[in-house]
Amino acid sequence: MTSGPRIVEVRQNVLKHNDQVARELREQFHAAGVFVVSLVSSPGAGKTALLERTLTSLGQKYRPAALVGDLATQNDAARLARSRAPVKQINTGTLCHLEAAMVRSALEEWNLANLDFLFIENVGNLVCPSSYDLGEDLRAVLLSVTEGEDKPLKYPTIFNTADAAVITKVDLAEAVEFNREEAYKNIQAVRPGMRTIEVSSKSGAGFEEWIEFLVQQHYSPIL
Ligand SMILES: Nc1nc2c(ncn2[C@@H]2O[C@H](COP(=O)(O)OP(=O)(O)OP(=O)(O)O)[C@@H](O)[C@H]2O)c(=O)[nH]1
Ligand SMILES: [Mg+2]
Repeated sequence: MTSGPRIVEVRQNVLKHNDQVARELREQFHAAGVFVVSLVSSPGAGKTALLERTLTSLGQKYRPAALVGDLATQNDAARLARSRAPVKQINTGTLCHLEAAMVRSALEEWNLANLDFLFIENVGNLVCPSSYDLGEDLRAVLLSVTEGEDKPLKYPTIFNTADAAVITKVDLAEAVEFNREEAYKNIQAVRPGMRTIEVSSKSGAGFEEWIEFLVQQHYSPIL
């Protein structure tokens, strides 16, 4: 007997269980009135830098919080904690993605009713996180100008399962000869109509649009 079918079966059961937990989480989030945004990208595309500014900016008017996933270290949580928003690190050990059950346990001691926005930074990876629903309302995929315009074509599933794209590090665009038209063409080829926002977490460019987008998605989504 080959080991093929057995592995497929186990994987399907894991995904089924994850979907069930994610469904329960989504119900809890909606009941509490918290809008949940997950961030996915390749390692180092700028998820934590984006969140540092986002938490500080949203924190002036709303109650944001963040969960942050990495294989190891508390580094990202320490960076985000400076914003004074509630932050918790999830260490996945050897796992290249977050699962809904990890989100559920990380939230055990938090009262969701005290939050307006919850951000979940996934492990930096363009493959593993795509199949795992975390109960989020919005999945944003980041593409930094330094990593190549063809990433959407190489990793179509993660772009296809996202609701919005964020092009990061635009302050470096000129230096790396970023081809903006090519990047948009590739994003649209994989996920036609996807809203794409350009930001620099270094200069703050694009943050007005990003924050406005988040607030609009939470409080007055276009049906
Ligand atoms: N110039 C510039 N550098 C940036 C920007 N955003 C992030 N960086 C730098 O890019 C590197 C990675 O940024 P992070 O925010 O840690 O990226 P990440 O996606 O959270 O990384 P992982 O969690 O390890 O996957 C850091 O050295 C940041 O300072 C930006 O807008 N402009
Ligand atoms: Mg990070």
